[in-house]
Amino acid sequence: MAMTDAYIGLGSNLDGPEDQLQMAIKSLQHLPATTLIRVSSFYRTRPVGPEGQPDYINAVVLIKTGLTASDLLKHMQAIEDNQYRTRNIHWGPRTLDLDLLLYGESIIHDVDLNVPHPELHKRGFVLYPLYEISPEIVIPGYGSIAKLLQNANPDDVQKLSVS
Ligand code: A4P
Ligand code: MG
Repeated sequence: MAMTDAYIGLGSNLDGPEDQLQMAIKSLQHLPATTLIRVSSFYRTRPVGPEGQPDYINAVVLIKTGLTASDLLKHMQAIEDNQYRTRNIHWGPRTLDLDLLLYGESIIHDVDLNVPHPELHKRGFVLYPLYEISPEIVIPGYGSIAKLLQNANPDDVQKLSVS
């Protein structure tokens, strides 16, 4: 089976964000045809989007998967639904948000799936944890992570100690 390296961004700012992420990582670990390879530290991050919402906890994981990108997205959405994610306010507070950041070197523009994730390159809450687990990575269409990080603000993210 062809296995692809895929990076998934995790975010939560409601209902025990660190537990939400731990639970989601367990679920990702049990996806069919999938191995969890690396997990970044957790980061406390300043919210991007509407003001007045709580800080987020963010992390990034690397998996190796035999799933197609579109099947992987469906599984990710099922994990979100299991953790009572309700979709209402765009960029508003949520119990769990899973974004497919990268799927191998693929560039995908489907109605329901864009990879690399279209906001990845400008979001410190993704770039810092991604850099932590894969400092050499090149984002298709955008260049090296090290270069992208030059435009990120370190004050937006705080790396948490391993609990
Ligand atoms: N979709 C398309 N491409 C992808 C992809 N690569 N990964 C589609 C995941 N989903 C993708 O997503 C809407 C639709 O995007 C899905 O149906 C899927 O088919 P959604 O998660 O239901 O909606 P959303 O999350 O409200 O909107 P969006 O644009 O996905 O928001 P983001 O980009 O996920 O941002 N601030 C901090 N500090 N940390 C955060 O984690 N997160 C957000 C949400 C805002 N501010 C944040 C954070
Ligand atoms: Mg999302």
